Amino acid sequence: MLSYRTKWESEMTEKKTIITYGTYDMLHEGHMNLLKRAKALGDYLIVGVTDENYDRSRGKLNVIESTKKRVKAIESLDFVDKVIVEKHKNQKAEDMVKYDVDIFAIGDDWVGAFDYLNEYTHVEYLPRTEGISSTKLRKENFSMIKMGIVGLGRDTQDFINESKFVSNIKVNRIYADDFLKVKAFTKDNDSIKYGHDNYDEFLDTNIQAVYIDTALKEHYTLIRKALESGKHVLCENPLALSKKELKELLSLAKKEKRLLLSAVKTAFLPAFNQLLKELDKGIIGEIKEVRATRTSLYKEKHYSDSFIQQGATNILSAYPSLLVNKVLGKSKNITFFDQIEDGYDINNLIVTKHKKRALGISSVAVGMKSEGDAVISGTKGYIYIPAPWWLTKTFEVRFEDIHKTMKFHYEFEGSGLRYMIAEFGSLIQRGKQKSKMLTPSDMVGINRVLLEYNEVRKSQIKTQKEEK
Ligand code: C2G
Repeated sequence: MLSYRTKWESEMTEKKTIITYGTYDMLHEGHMNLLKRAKALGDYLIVGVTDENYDRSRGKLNVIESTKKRVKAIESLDFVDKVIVEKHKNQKAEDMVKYDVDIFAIGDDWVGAFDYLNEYTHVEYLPRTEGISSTKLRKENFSMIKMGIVGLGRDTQDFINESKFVSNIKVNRIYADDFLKVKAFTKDNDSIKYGHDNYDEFLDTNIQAVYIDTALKEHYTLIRKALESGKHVLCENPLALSKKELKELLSLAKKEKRLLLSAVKTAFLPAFNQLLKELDKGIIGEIKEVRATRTSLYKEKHYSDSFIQQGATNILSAYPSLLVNKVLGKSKNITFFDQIEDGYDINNLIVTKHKKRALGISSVAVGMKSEGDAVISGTKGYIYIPAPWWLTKTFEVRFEDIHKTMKFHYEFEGSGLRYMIAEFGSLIQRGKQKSKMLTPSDMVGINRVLLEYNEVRKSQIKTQKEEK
C-alpha cells in the first residue's frame, strides 16, 4: 500500500530535532551561547520557555520579565525554529514524544537532573558560560529595597524568614509601641538590627517599604502615615474597617504614587493563579456558583471596645471573597446568616449575587473547625480544591465522566508568604503601583463583604442599646 507523507512530515523525519528549556530572564550571553550550542547539535531547535507560575512553583521567585516578554525575546532569534511554553514538571517527557525529539540539551549546571529523560530521547548536558547569570544581572541593575515591619504579631518571624528568599528585599527594622518587646526582639534576632517604639522616627529612616501586621483597628492610621511619608505598604487585610477609609487609602496611594497591597497570600500562590488561567479558558463552561469555606480554631480575645473588629467575618472573609470575586466578579447583593457569641460573629454564612445570577457562598468561622475546601461549579463540570484551599497546591477539574478528571499540582515552598513578598518587591522595582494578581478593585471587592457586615452589626448594636 502506498503511503503519502506531507512535505513537512518527510522533512521532519530527516531533520534532527533538538529541544531545550529555560526561563531566559533578561536574555544574556550565557543563554545565547547555550542556545547556539544546542542548535549546532541538529537542524530544528525547539525552545521551551517556562511559564511564570511554573517558575514560581519550582522556587524561582525573582524573575523580572513576564512570560510574554521572555517568549518574544526567544522568538526573535533567527536560529530558533519553534518556541513553546513549559507549564508543569511532567511536560518535558510529554514534549519528547509529541515533537519526536532526537536530543534534549541543557546546561551542565543540571548534570544528572534530567537523566530520566533518556527513556524518551538522548540527553546532552552542554557547558555553561561562566561569570554571567540572570541573578548577577538583576543585582547589578536593581538596588535592594529596605523594608521595615510594623507590629510584633504572630506572623512577624515568619515574614522575616520568608523575606530571606526574596533577593531584592532586605528587612532590617521593626516598630512596635511596646519598647521592652521591641528591645527583646532585636536582641534575639540576627537580621533585624534596628528597633523603634516611635512610629514617626521609624518612618523617618531610609526604609522604602513597610509590612503592617497589628490589631485591625490600627491599620488605617498606620497605612495613612506610611503612605504620606512616601513608603510602599504591604498590610494584613482588611486595610480599613469602613468603605470610606478603604477608598481614601487607595486614592492616597495613587496620589503619592506608592504601592498599597493587601497581604492576602492566596492571591499570589502559583496554583491559585494557574486555577484562574484554566477557568478563563472556559474549562468547566459557564460558572454558576463558587463555594468556599475558611475556618480557624484561633479565636481572638474579646475586648468590649473592639468586638466588631475581632469577628470571623473581619478576620477570615477576605479569603473566600477573593475566590468568589476573582471568579465571579463584583458582588451585587449580600446576605448574612450569622451566629453571634459574646458579642461577635463566630460563624457566618455569606451569600452573594453576581453577574448572570451566579452565586457566591462563603462560610467563615472562628473557634470551630470545618472542611476548608472550595468548589467552583459550571455548566460542563466543576473544580474541586481540597482543604486548605487557601493554601492552594492542588485542584481537580471534574466532569460527569470520571475518566476525564484533570489534576493540577503547583507546589509552593515555605509558608507561601515569599510569593507575595516577591511580587511586592518586583512591583516596586519596576515602578508599578498595581498588581495584576490583586488589583485595587480586587481589594475593594474582597473587602465589600466585611465592610458591609460591619455596617449591619453597628446598626444592630445601636438598636440593642436603644432597647435597653
Ligand atoms: N545557562 C548557561 N550559562 C549561563 C546561564 C545559563 O549556559 N551563564 C543555561 C542554563 O544551563 C540553561 C539555560 O541557559 O540551560 C537557561 O537558563 P535559565 O534561564 O537559568 O533557566 P533554568 O532555570 O536553567 O531552566 O525547565 C526549565 C529548565 O529545566 C531549567
